[in-house]
Amino acid sequence: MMEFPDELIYLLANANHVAVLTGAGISAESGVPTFREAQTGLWERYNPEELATPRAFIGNPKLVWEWYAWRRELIAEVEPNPAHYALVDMASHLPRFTLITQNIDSLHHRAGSQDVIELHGNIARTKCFDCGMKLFDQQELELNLYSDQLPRCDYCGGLLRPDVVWFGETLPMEALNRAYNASRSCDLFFSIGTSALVQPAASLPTQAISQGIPAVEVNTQFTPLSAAMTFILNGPAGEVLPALVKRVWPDQ
Ligand code: BV8
Ligand code: ZN
Repeated sequence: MMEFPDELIYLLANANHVAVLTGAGISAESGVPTFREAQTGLWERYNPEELATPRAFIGNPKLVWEWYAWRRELIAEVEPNPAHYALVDMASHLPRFTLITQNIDSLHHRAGSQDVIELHGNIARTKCFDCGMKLFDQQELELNLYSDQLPRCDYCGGLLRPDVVWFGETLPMEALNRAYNASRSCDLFFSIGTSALVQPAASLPTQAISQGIPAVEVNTQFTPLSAAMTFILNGPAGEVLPALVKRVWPDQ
């Protein structure tokens, strides 16, 4: 049975508002490759940070679309893992719970989390590169992707793109503001499965820590934030989180 610091058990059991930031590591046990692991197969030779940019899309929209189509298909075949469900469980025991994710894979929604703050958009959504018009029905889009002409906007004829935040692009302001407010007003902050390298998302845990809010890191490795954390739970989120929830709320 995994051991947890008594103080963390006490803080979580008595928390009024818990905020959680998740990264690719929480989806790793579902089978979604994390951002910095080598992308398997076809994508070994590309650095994701060179594909997830507007410049890459302008330069080679078909290649970027093929990368996202591959990731969409991969994500369509995976399921949420015990870590996603443990956060749904944790939220059900707390007066207030804010879930902030950098992930674009919808696994938190599919596990049952409500009101997920998506800082980097969602791979299942599509929008126009030029006018920003959002497209929700993916059916016809999948067909176009494998023909020669790339999908275009019905309104302005611009190229359609995945509705995700690329490097060099600003995050959705409303989502970022909500995330900042939660990281300043919560009484316990979790950073789960993120390398804490990408800004401004990685400034959320530091925001909480600078306010003197106890912070917990759940990761299989150490990160640049580990030294500043109040608690470090070293292990796979799919094992650590369910064990923590069971330890704090044993009967439910
Ligand atoms: C912006 C969507 C500016 C797309 C993503 C120099 C210094 C500082 C910053 C910058 C800089 N140069 C450029 C920047 C800014 C840049 C940035 O931060 N770059 C970094 C790389 C240095 N940021 C941006 O460009 C952002 N925009 O700054 O705009 C601006 C301002 C004003 C006006 C105009 C512009 C936009 C960033 C968003 C980019 N989009 N994703 C897509 O997915 O295709 S980011 C991408 O990386 C993912 O979303 C992911 O969330 C993110 C971070 O990765 P992680 O989630 O942390 O995943 P990673 O693989 O890194 O780590 C996984 C972790 O899990 C590891 O720690 C591992 O140990 C752990 N783990 C593994 N298995 C498990 C586990 N943990 C627990 N259990 C397990 N089983
Ligand atoms: Zn358009």
